Amino acid sequence: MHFVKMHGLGNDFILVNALEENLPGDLAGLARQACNRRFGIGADGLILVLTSEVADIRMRIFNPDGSEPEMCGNGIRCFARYAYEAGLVREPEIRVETLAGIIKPRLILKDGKVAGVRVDMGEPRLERELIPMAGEGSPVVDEPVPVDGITWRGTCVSMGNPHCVFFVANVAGAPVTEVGPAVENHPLFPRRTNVEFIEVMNRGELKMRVWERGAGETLACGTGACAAAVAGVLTGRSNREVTVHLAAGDLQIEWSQENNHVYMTGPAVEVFRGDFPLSGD
Ligand code: ZDP
Repeated sequence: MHFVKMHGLGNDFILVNALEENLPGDLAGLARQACNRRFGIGADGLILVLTSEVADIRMRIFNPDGSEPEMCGNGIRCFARYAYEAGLVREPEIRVETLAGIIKPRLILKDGKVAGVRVDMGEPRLERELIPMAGEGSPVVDEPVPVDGITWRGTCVSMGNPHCVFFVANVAGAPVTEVGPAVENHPLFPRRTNVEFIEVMNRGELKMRVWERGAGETLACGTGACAAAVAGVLTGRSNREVTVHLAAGDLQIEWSQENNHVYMTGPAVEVFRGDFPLSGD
C-alpha cells in the first residue's frame, strides 16, 4: 500500500489514495497495524481518499484503535493539501464528504505553494443528544463530570465528533493522561469523547492539551481547538476569534457571528512517502 505521511502541528496521519490501492476489507485492522508506532508506520490516524457522489471528494478517517470518527480537523487540512497536490481536485476550495457532513477546506496558496489551509468546519452542535451525552438540558455548560471522587466541570460541543472541554489554571500540570481516558470512557458519553484541557491566557489566546478518543494524548487536535473556542465563548471566557496554542504551534479559530460556522486555519505538512506491506504480502 502506497502512502503519504503528513502532519498538522504534530498530529500525524497516514494518507492513502483508496481509489488506487487495493485495500483489505478490514479497514479497522489496517488502521491498528499501520498506526502502530513500533510495528507499523506510526500515526494518530489513517485517512482514506475516496470518491463522493455528493461532494468533490470523500474522506474517511480511522483512529489508531480502529474506530471511525466522524471528522478530523488537522486531518482534513492534510487531506486537502494531498488531494490538491495529487491533482485529485483542481480548485483551491473543495467540498469534502465526511461522516459529519460536507466540510469545506480552502488552500492558502503563496507563490503556487500551499502555505496553510483554512477550513469551514460548519456549525458546532450544542444539543446534548447530538454530542451525544447522557442527561438533560442544552447547551452543556460547566456540567459536573465526576472522576475518581473529583468533580470536573465540562463544557461539551460536537464538531461532528464529541468533545468535553475542561478549563484549568495550568495546562502544563493538567492530569491529561489520567483524567483523559476516564472521561473518554465515562458513562456520560455513549460514543466516548475527546477531552480538551484549556488554559485561558487572555480573551484572545488559549493554551490546549488534548486526550483524543481512540488515540490517547496527541500534540494537537483541530476539531478540539474548535470545540475549545466555542466553549470559551459559551462560558464567557474568550472572544469569538482566538489563537489556540498547542505544543508544536498555533491554530487560528473563529466562530462567526454571521453564519454560526467555525473556521480553522493552520498548517499541513508532508513528511515522507512509502509503501506498507498489507498482511498476506
Ligand atoms: O473523534 C475522534 O475520535 C478523534 N480522535 C478524531 C481525530 C480528531 C483530530 N485530532 C482532529 O484534529 O480533529 C484528527
